[in-house]
Amino acid sequence: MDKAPLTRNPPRNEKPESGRKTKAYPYASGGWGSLKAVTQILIQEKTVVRDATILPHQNKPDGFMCVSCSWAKPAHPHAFEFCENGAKATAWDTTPKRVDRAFFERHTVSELLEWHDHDIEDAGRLTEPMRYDAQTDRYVPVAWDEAFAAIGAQLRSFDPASVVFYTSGRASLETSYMLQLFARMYGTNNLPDSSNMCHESTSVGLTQAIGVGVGTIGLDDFEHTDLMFFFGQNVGTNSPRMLHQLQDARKRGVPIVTFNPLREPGLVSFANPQSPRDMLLPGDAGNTQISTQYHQVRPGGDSAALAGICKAVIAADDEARTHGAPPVLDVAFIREHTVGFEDFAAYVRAVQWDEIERESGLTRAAIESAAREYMQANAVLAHYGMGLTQHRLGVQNVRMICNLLFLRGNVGKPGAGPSPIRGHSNVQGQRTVGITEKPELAPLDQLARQFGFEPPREKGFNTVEAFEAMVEGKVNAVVNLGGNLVRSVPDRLRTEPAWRRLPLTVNIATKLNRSHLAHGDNAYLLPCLSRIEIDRTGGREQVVSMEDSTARFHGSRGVAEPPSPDVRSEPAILAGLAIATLGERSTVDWRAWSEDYASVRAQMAKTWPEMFQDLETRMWTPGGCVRPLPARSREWKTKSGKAEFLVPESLCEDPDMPVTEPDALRLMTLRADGQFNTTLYNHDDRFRGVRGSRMVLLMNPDDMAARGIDEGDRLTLRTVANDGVVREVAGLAAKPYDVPRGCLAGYYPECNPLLPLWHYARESKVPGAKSIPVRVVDIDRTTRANA
Ligand SMILES: Nc1nc2c(c(=O)[nH]1)N[C@H]1C(S)=C(S)[C@@H](COP(=O)(O)OP(=O)(O)OC[C@H]3O[C@@H](n4cnc5c(=O)[nH]c(N)nc54)[C@H](O)[C@@H]3O)O[C@H]1N2
Ligand SMILES: Nc1nc2c(c(=O)[nH]1)N[C@H]1C(S)=C(S)[C@@H](COP(=O)(O)OP(=O)(O)OC[C@H]3O[C@@H](n4cnc5c(=O)[nH]c(N)nc54)[C@H](O)[C@@H]3O)O[C@H]1N2
Ligand SMILES: [Mo]
Repeated sequence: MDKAPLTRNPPRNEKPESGRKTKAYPYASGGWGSLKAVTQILIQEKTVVRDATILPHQNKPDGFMCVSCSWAKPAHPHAFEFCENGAKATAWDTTPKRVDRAFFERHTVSELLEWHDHDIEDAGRLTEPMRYDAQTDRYVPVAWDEAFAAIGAQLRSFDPASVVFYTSGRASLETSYMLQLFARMYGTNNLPDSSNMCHESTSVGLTQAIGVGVGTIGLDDFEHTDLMFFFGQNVGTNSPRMLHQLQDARKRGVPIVTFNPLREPGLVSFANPQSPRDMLLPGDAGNTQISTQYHQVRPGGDSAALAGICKAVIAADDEARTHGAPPVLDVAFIREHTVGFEDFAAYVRAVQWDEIERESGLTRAAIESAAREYMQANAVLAHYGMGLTQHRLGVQNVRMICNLLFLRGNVGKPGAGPSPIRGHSNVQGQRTVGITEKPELAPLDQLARQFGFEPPREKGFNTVEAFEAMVEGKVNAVVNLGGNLVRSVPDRLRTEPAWRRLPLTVNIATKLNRSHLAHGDNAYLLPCLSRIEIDRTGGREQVVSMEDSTARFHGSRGVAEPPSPDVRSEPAILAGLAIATLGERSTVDWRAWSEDYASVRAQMAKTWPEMFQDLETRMWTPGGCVRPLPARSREWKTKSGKAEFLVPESLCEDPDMPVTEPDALRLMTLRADGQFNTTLYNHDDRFRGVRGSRMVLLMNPDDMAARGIDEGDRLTLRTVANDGVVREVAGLAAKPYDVPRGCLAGYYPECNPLLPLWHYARESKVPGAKSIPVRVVDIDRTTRANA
C-alpha cells in the first residue's frame, strides 16, 4: 500500500498552548523546582516504587552509568548522584508501559505516524522483534532468528558501500567495538555517529591543535582552577551534575565568564537540591551565583569574541614589554611547546576592533573586561558545548579556544585546559573504540592482523554525507543502533522522504520513535535492553564499560529487571546480525563474544594495549580510570609535534547573509529541560518559562516590535538560501526573550526542516544548527495563544 504522507508541520496533535501566560522561571536552577520535576516524571512514568530502589545505584562505582549525559562521575559520589534529567532518563526507561504485539494490533503504522513524537515514545518499551507487514500496514512479530536471517540475506545482496551503520552515542564500548568490526568485516567504513552532529568540530579542532580529539581536564582540575570560561553550553539543562563542581568552585571565589547569546537561568544561579542548607535558606539566600560576567555574544560570534580577548592580551603584553614589566604571555610555554605564534599575534594585532565588535555583537569594553580576568588567572578552564561547535565556523571556534589557552600556557597543567562537554553518555568512548568513518583514525592494520581480514580503506560516510547519499538514492540500507535520525538530522522535508525510500531499515532500539514508523520497504524493529537493566546474556550477569566526558572509563552494572524476556542485549543483537550476514567470512566467534563481554574487552585490549590494559579491573576504580592523554603531560601528537596556533580564516559566520537579506535573523535551535535530544519527556522548558508547547520562538522584543509581532502571534519562518528549495516551519508562537537583536531561538528537533543539509561546519560537517539564516514570512495574529 502507499505510504502515509509526511505529518503536517506542526503535527495535528501538537499540544496547544496551555493558555497560561509564559513567565520567566524565577528560581535558580536545581532547587525545589528540580525536586518537583523529578517527582513528576516518576509519577508520569508510574515508576515511583521501582525507582526508589534503582536511583541510588545511578553513577555509583558498583552501579549503572546514567543513560543521560556524559558528565564525569566522582570517586566520592553524593548519596544520590543523579540530577533531575538523569532521574527522568531512568524513569523513562524503567516505565511499566509496553509497546507489545497487542499495541501494534491496535494501531497501523500510518495511524502512528500522526502521533506526536512525545506520545510515540511515551507508549512504552518495545518487547519483542517486529517486522513491517505492508499488507496490513502493521508491525507484526517475527522470531529473532528469522529476522536475523532475512536481514543478513538482504545485506549480503547489497554493495557494502551502500549500507550505513549509524550509532547514537549511548552504546557501550563493547557494543561499539563489535559494531565497527561487523561493519568493516562486511566491507564498509560507513560508520557515522551522533558525534557527527555534535562534537565532531572538537574531534577535528583539538586533534589539529593539541594532538588529541578530546578534552584534557578531570574533576580534580576544578579544585585547582582560578577562572572558568563557559562558551555555548547550557549546564543547568544539559549537564546538571556539573553544577556541583561549579558551585564548589564559586564558593572558593573562582570567577566564571560566560559567553552565550541567551541569558540562561542555569548559568546565572544554582541551588543544590541535595544540600539541606541551600534548600532551607529563605528566598535566594541559598542560591549560588554562577556567572560573574555574562556576555550575550551574537550567535556565531565566538571566533570574533575570542579574537578580541586575544587581541587585548597581546596588546597588554606588548605594552608590558615597552615598559620593561614582566610579560603577560607564558613566553616559555609558547617557545617550547607551540608553533605559529608569530603569525597569530600578527593577525590579532592587525584585526580591527570594529570588525570584532560587529561580528561578536559585543563592545570592546566588555571583551576587555573578560581579557582582564584571563590575565589575572594562573589556571584557566574553558568549557564549551554546541553553541561553539554547531556553526559553519565550528572547528575554527574550537581552535580559537586553544589559541587563547596557549597564550598563557593553560593546557597540560593543573586547573587548566579545554573542556568540551560531551553529550551522549558514551559518545566519546565510541570514537575511542573505532566508530569512525575516517579510515586513518581506525587501527585498520591492527584489526587486519588481529582478525585475519582485509578492512576497507576508503573513507566512509559521516552523518551528513550518509543523508546526502540517501537523498541521491545511493543508500540501500541503514542499520540504526539507537537514534532517531529522521528527527535529528537537518532538512527534514528532504531527508525524511529519502529515508522512507530505503530498501531496508533495521532499528535496534529501546523505544518506538518516528524513524521506525517512517520506515524503508523492509523494516525491522529489534528491541534491546537499556544499560539500567540486568543483562543475563549467556546465563551470567554481564557488565559493560563507557568513557565519560573527562576521558575516564567506568564499568556499569544493570540493576532493574528487563522489560520482557524477549528483549536482547545490544551485543547479542549485533552478534546475531553479524553471524547471519558474514557467515563463513568471519573469523570471529560472535556468539562466544556475546555470551562473555569480558572477551570483547580482551580484544579491545589487544587492539589498543595502552588504553585498555587491565580494563577488567580498572573499570571499577571509583571515579573511573584515566585514559592515556598525551596533551595532559604536554606531549603533542600533532603534525608539527607541538601545540599549534591557528590564524582564523574569517570572523564572519555567514558571509553571504547580511548583505543579501537585511531582514534576515539568525536562528539557534536549542534543547529544553523536558527533552533528551529527540526524546520528549514533556512539552515544557521550565527554566526558560515555556510551558505546554515546544512550537515557540524566543525573540528579542525590539525585533518583534519592528515587525509588528505580539507575544503569542504564530509565525512562519523560511530559510534564507539560494538553492531553490523552500524550507518553512509554521505555527511558531513568538515569545519575547532576552536574546540579542537579529537572532532568535527555537527548539530542536521541531525547527530541523529549516536547516539545510549543506549548512555545516567546514572540515567537521557538523550541521550549523546554531546559525540558520531565516526570515519571518507570515504572522498569524488570529491565534494569539497567550493573549
Ligand atoms: N536534559 C538534556 N540533557 C542533554 C541533552 C538533552 O537534549 N537534554 N542532550 C545531550 C547532548 S547529545 C548534548 S550534545 C549536550 C548539549 O548540550 P549544550 O551544548 O548545552 O547544547 P544546546 O542545548 O544545544 O545549547 C547550547 C547553548 O549554546 C548557546 N548558544 C547558541 N548559539 C551560540 C553561539 O553562537 N555562541 C555561544 N557562545 N553560545 C551559543 C545556547 O543559548 C545554549 O545555551 O547535552 C546533552 N545533555
Ligand atoms: N537542529 C538541531 N539538530 C540537532 C542538534 C541540535 O542542537 N539542533 N543536536 C544534534 C546532536 S548534539 C545529537 S547528539 C543528535 C542526536 O541524534 P540521535 O542520535 O539520532 O537521537 P537521540 O534522540 O539521541 O535518540 C533517541 C532514540 O534512541 C533510542 N534509544 C534510547 N536508549 C537506547 C539504548 O540504550 N539503546 C538503543 N539501541 N537505543 C536507544 C530510542 O529509541 C530513542 O528514540 O541530534 C543532533 N541534531
Ligand atoms: Mo550531542
